[in-house]
Amino acid sequence: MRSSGQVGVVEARVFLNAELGVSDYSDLSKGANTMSSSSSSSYCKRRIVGAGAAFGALLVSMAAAADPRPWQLNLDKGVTPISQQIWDLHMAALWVCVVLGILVFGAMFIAIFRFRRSKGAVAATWSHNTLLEVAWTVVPVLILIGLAAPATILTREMYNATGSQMTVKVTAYQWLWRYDYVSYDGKPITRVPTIYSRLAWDSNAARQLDSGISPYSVVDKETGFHDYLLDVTHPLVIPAGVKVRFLITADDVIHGWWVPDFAAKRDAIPGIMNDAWAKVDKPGIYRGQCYVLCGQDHSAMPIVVKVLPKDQFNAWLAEQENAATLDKAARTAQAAPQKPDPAKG
Ligand SMILES: [Cu+2]
Repeated sequence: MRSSGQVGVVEARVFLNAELGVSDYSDLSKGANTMSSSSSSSYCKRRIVGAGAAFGALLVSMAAAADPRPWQLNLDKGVTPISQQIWDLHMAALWVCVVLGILVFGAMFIAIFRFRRSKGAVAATWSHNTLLEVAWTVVPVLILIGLAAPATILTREMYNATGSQMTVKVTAYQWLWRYDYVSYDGKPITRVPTIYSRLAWDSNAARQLDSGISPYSVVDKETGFHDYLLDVTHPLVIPAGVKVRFLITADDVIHGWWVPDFAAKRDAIPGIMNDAWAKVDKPGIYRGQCYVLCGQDHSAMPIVVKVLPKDQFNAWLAEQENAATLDKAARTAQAAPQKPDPAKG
């Protein structure tokens, strides 16, 4: 499911290549030269239209990349109770708009066609209808209240991080994420090392100028998912079925932590601590992006959250704590002063 957004990108590339007559992504500059040397205006026009369509397809596929399913037009339902309620509310608003649109445009077109002057229609002389005026004031007010009331309740719930069983501090830097585990099940977590979540190295190598590496060759070896600019070195790991509170801040410029499937989206501002929360029941890999254009490497700070079943998470946490303890013991032993060898003294 996650790889399907990439299908759009690949489709756009294939389309672009077909139009420009190139067979490989790295040959695009060659294709562009061929295009400019053509003297036929229809040939040029066809290529301009083709390039425009390819650019459009690319934009659509980029938009879909955050929410990847082929030909998906609607929002994704997400995986948290909040994101699903947001989806329901969005659908309710959409259907209200659809019904109102049909009624208003229907009435308008009936009036235009049935009561046109060429059919001898004569304008009515009455100018007020109290019942109608009351109805078209009261009905919209009722619709607005019907939409605003659940939206207000949901907004309150979105910001209600109380009762969370786990707290993770998220700090944004130019251009990476730092995750610190603060507490879990009412106990502070002190021994788990900080996670620095950078852009995965293969993506980073491919994006370098003149790297010669095609972004399309950056693929997750296990799943085959095209994860160029979507994967990180160390994902944030959280347990499934646990309400996790994210404390979100930044160290330098303003960033934004956003995982669409969680409906968790908060500004990361230096000196300010915002919070968001998520309770994810379905284990899996969830991806997000920094949503504030923060600098030249903005695209190099994706977000990956790995949700593990609770027992697997507990095992992972114990492993991290053990590794940290062993590491500390090793460093203490190394730093301990050596006894002078009496034979050499
Ligand atoms: Cu950013």
